[in-house]
Amino acid sequence: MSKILVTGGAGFIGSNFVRMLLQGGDHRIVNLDALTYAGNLENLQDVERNERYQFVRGDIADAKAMDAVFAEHRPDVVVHFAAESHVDRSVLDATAFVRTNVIGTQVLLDKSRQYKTQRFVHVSTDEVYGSLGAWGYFTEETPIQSNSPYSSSKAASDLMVRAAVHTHHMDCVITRCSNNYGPFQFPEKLIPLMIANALEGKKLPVYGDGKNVRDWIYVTDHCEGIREAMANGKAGEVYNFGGNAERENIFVVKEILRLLGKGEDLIHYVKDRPGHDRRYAMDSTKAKATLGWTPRHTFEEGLRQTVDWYVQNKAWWERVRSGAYQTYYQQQYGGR
Ligand code: NAD
Ligand code: TDX
Repeated sequence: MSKILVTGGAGFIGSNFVRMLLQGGDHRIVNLDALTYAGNLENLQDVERNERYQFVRGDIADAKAMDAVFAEHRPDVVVHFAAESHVDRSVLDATAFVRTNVIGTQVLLDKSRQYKTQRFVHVSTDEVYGSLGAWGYFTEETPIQSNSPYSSSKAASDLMVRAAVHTHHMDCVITRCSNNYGPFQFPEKLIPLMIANALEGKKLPVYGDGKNVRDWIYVTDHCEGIREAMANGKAGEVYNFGGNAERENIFVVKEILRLLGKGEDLIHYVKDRPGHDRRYAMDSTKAKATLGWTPRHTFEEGLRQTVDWYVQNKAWWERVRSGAYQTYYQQQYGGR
């Protein structure tokens, strides 16, 4: 039985990953999260009494606090999700992105080395590769050409991980994934925002001409890839994960409206995101060939499941939108 320190486990992908690990195997999980606006412990309400699960509140950029966490828990493996993750916020102010994504990653690498963590899994993104035109795919050999403050901070963190492998011979793997969607995604990202707005009869803001393309992957397919990379990935390697589902934003928005039985008159074209990447597309051949991984969900079934989840879990996203979710930690954990 190994002890896994999951950073950012109260966020969207991290909470899905923690739940997956608790459903099988015998790992003990420490969920380390600062509970920023994006951290929501209600995402893990169903597992919080599991005896293999423990929550610790902490800021990954705080070296002293991280020293205490590593000294107490001595993790065998670190799976690092914690990040500032929203591109639009990074355009407004990149400070927290550099602090958490770059400095936070460096602190975790230092502590992992000091406390002899066996493996460090760094969860990164396709956005570090930049933007594609109409043709081609990102492979693990594609040069890093990040364009937004968010993706540049993730690229910097990837390079710190690379340095830890080459300089300090640490056992790290980097995963890079395309756009995730599914249950518990914060309703600032395209799919949950559009679903929640449509359900409330609000306008759906589509940036620019709506023809930017993203490759969508259902969140548990990404989590399975990370689990495989954690167990069987080779030290120093990068693994791309994509969902085989390239779609224009406007197609995704119209599909959501169709599934909800709402009219397209809710669509509202707005000013484009500054520096908006045009297209992302992933080549996941390496992960398929070497990890035996493959995404299980088609976009159509994943989107239907996701829309159903948001319809059935209105209370979850209404508590996010009202800010009520931020009182949960105090109530359940007494502010510890
Ligand atoms: P999220 O914003 O939903 O969650 C991030 C979590 O990190 C939150 O729980 C937050 O409280 C925590 N956090 C932030 N700053 C922290 C700090 N200083 N110390 C400790 N915890 C902190 O993000 P997500 O969408 O779940 O993404 C998780 C990871 O996956 C990120 O590293 C992101 O770059 C990467 N990723 C995301 C996607 C996607 O489509 N969402 C795709 C590829 C890669
Ligand atoms: O209101 C919106 N209107 C709109 O047209 C929003 C929020 C987004 N968009 C567009 C911008 C993008 O082309 O939809 C697309 C998806 O936008 P986001 O959901 O903000 O995701 P993106 O910018 O592609 O980044 C995501 O995928 C990679 C995650 O947020 C990152 O954390 C991840 O690394």
